[in-house]
Amino acid sequence: MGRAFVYVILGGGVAAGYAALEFTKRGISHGELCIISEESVPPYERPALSKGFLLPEAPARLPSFHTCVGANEERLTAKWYKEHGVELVLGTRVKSVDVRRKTLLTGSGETISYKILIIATGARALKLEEFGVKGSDSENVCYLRDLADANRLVNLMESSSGGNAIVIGGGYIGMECAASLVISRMNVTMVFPEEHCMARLFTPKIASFYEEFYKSKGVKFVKGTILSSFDIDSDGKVTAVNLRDGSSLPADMVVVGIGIRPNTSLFEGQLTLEKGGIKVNGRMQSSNSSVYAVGDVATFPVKVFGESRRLEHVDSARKSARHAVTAIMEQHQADEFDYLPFFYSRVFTLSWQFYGDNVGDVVHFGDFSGGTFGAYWVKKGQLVGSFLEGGTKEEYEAIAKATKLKPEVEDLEELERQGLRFAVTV
Ligand code: FAD
Ligand code: NAD
Ligand code: ISD
Repeated sequence: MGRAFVYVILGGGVAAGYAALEFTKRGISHGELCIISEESVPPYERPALSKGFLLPEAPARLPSFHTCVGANEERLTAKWYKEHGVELVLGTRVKSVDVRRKTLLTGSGETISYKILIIATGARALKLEEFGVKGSDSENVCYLRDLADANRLVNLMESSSGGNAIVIGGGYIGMECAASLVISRMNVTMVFPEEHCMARLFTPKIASFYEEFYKSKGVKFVKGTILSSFDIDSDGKVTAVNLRDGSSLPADMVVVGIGIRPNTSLFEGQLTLEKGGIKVNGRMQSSNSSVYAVGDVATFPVKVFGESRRLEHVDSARKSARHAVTAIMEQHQADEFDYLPFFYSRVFTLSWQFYGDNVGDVVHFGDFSGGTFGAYWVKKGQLVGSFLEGGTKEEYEAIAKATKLKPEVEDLEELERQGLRFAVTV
């Protein structure tokens, strides 16, 4: 016989930390809640790993960025969990789940049972091998998903100081790591298949601003091609990255950020999946009424879009986790989750925020030579998305509010003329 809990959170990342705080705010008894995590530390703010953690001066280190400091809330250390009677089962991988019997089997052979399960397993980094390239296990190749990866990246940066760092992928990880690597005086080249960076979100005009900024800091770009193989020496170290266009780049270290896959495998065949994630309703409840899913792994109805989406961002993880707990604790009262997608990044002295959806016609505004600038997306005559670089707190709040309201836009040229004033006065 193993242990039994009322509530079990499977996964110990961002969503788990915010769910735990919400449970205790709403008043659970000691011994009712358990978090099971493969990671060896309590939940932390994962965004810090590609930002403060990689900086050469005064880098962020745990315990400073445990959840929930990213939302200016309490910092939940191991002591906090103990004092609140929340059982932390760390360094423990769950191998299988039986949602009919309401049990989980851990890697150490323990069976843990629950009344309510919250799935917060997040996602894993895609590996080069999944694209037919070998060499991920080379000692100077790294990915970035968890603390162990971040420590490895820092060690590699130190051991190849001033050398050539090749960054594979032009998405979030690629952009944030390239910035940290060049700040740490590495010679950085980014390689990605698209015509411009952050292709899932940025327009060519927005991307061009960031690429020029990165170039001014010394980052080189090789676009429109992908890695085909590594040259690996007799010590198992990558010495060069060979590209499909026939060129080759000398390498002292390689950072790979080529996307993620949500961790759904424990539930395939047991719960309904949609768009790569676990399908949930507006209460974050899956096709089994005792099982909820939150964060990167959940595909939930996004009211403002009128369709279900799976989001891969921290704000969504925090808020979906809180919403699930509210729905669990207030069975008959909780509203449907009404979430406005929010993404952001901070690199060098730059900082941008995006709200909503990047579909439809795009209107750019502002000063693209280094001042405050942005873009609106307009679909079927309504504002559906807003991007802003270099805004003030009030300006970011204004674009968020305007996007949520989805105001009508009749004249795109007038919208362009008004620029930020449109959001501020809406
Ligand atoms: P995670 O935080 O990934 O947590 C999942 C947890 O589940 C992990 O602890 C994992 O070990 C555990 N787990 C999985 N399977 C099992 C199992 N079988 N048994 C036990 N435990 C298991 N988003 C932003 O909006 N802004 C940012 O600036 C930003 N920066 C980021 C920087 C980095 C380096 C990364 C990797 C992501 C970043 N993100 C950012 C995305 C954001 O961190 C994620 O959206 C968020 O962490 C998702 O939270 P989650 O709890 O769903 O998953
Ligand atoms: P991503 O989806 O942002 O970018 C993946 C990139 O991989 C693409 O832009 C493309 O350039 C590249 N790519 C795809 N296939 C490739 C191939 N075969 N060879 C070479 N390149 C290829 O994913 P990511 O950058 O790996 O980020 C991982 C996760 O971390 C995402 O969920 C992201 O949201 C999250 N994250 C978010 C932030 C943020 O919100 N500020 C910061 C860091 C990480
Ligand atoms: O949202 C975030 C973010 O971007 C971080 O770096 O949370 C973390 C914390 O602010 C780190 O302390």
